[in-house]
Parts: sequence; C-alpha cells; structure tokens
Amino acid sequence: MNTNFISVEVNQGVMILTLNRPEVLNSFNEAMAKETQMALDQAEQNPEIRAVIITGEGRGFCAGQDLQEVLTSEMNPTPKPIQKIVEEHYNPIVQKIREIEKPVIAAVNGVAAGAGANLALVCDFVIADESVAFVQAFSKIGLVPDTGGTWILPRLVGMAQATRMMFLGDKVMATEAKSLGMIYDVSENGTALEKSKNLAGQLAVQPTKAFGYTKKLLNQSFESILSQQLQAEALFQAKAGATEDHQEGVAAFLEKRKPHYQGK
Ligand code: T3D
Repeated sequence: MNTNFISVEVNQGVMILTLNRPEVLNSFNEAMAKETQMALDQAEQNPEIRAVIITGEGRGFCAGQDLQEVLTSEMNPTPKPIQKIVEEHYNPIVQKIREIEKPVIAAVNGVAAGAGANLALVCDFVIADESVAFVQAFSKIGLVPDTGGTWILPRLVGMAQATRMMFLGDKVMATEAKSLGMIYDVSENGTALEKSKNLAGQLAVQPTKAFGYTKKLLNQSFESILSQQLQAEALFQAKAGATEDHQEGVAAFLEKRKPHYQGK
C-alpha cells in the first residue's frame, strides 16, 4: 500500500498505523483520512493481523481536521462541504474501528484535539502519555463534536462530564481522563507506544474471534433492553463456541497447558 501521510508496519500479528503529518500535529487532510481508511480495511481483511495500534508521529497524536484545508482561498476556492468531510473522511474510520473484529489500541503520544481526540476515544483501549491533553476543540471554532464523540464520550464519562468537555473545550489531562474512566491507562511520557505494543502483543495471541464478537455485543449494549442483549449473547456465544480457538481453550485447560490460539 502506497502512503504519503501515514506509515504502516506489521509485525507479529500487530499493525501499527502512524499518522504522519507532524508539522501540523497530524491533523487530517483528505489524503490522510483516505489512507487511514485503506489501512484499516487491510487490517480487517488480513487474518494474520490480530491487533491494531493507532499512534502519531512527533509531538502530537492528532489535532483533528486540518483547518487550512477547509479554508476558502485562492488555491482552494471551493473546499469540500463540511458535511461531506465528516461523512466521507471521519465516519468510515470510526465505523471501521468499532466494527473491525480485532482489538484496536490508541497509543496517544501527544495532544489529541477535535476529531483527533474522538479518533482515540472510539478505540477499544486508549493508553496516553501523562502529559497528553484531550481537547474537545470543536466549540472553540463554532462546531459540534464529530468523529463519534457524542456517541462515545457520554458512554465513557456520563452526560455531565461529556457536556462540560464539549461546551468548555477545556484540556483534559491523561491522569484526569483515566480517573474519569475515559481512557484505559496512563504511561510515563514517551512510553505510550511501547506500552501499547506490549498490550497488542498479548491481545494478538488471544482468541481473536471471541474479541470480535465481544465488540459487537458491547457496541449494541446501550441500545438494547436486557432480553435483547441476553438473546444476542446467546447467539454470539454459539458463534464463539463453534471456533477452533474455543476447542483449543477447553483442550488446553483440561490438559493443564497454555492454549495456542490461532484466531480461527
Ligand atoms: O471540515 C470540518 O472542519 C469538519 C471536521 C471537523 C473535525 C475537527 O476536528 S474540528 C477541530 C479541528 N481542530 C482544532 O480546532 C484544533 C486546532 N489546534 C489547536 O487547538 C492546537 O494546535 C492544539 C491545542 C491541538 C495544540 O496546541 P499547541 O500550542 O501545542 O500547538 P500549536 O502551536 O497550536 O500547533 C503546532 C502547529 O500545528 C502550528 O503550526 P505552525 O504555527 O507551527 O506553522 C499549528 O497551526 C498547526 N496545527 C495545529 N492544529 C492544526 C494545525 N494546522 C491545521 N489544522 C489543525 N487542526
């Protein structure tokens, strides 16, 4: 895959997708959004890839939309309409992260603002360096939160804190984010990626299909009534129970040995 604004590396079942426009804190232009979509498609389709890490190059994770790109100028007299940017650039990325049947980790190495904050928060795990600030920057420029923010944030921190972050656009530092239940973990500065690699390495040798089904159950849990959720658990348990990894897990338990899961 040819890329100009991200880099992609696959090692021992883990894809590391690095947003790579450090001079603008990895803010998204159209090309970077499309390349990110393609890399996630590749992660979805390749059975050898069993965990994904998203991180940023340089001192930022991602500062959201590249605000230069949306400006009307002589060079760019008719910028893409804002609705299309959201629908065509960000929504497919969020949808893919939530639906891909593999764990996705955000290794947040630096500031995460606007769409960049929500890109991190929709991942299954978020590990952030302690100096990282998460900023719902949208209100500062008269916009509403997008990139799944209004879906994920109330689920993570409740309405009161989500509203505060979205209305005030204040910086939420990594330690506060963790204490609010907004992110999974905080790491010493400069170590979020390393910590994420360790986690991804562990996850990539686990029963991947069961993780995928668990994601689907979690995705629908807030919209379901109990009876629907119980029914869905039964259906996905049947699917998980039919996997080779389930057979292997039970056999390993009975034989008192470590399981060797293949993601099948
Ligand atoms: O079309 C649409 O708009 C719809 C989509 C919306 C989705 C969104 O994401 S809307 C929200 C867009 N993002 C923002 O509003 C955040 C803007 N950035 C900031 O508020 C600050 O840069 C940060 C709080 C993230 C970090 O501050 P700081 O002081 O650490 O860095 P800085 O000096 O502001 O930025 C460093 C450079 O990156 C600077 O360029 P320079 O002066 O060195 O040449 C700055 O202009 C550039 N930069 C940062 N964010 C963006 C950006 N350039 C373009 N777009 C950005 N979003």
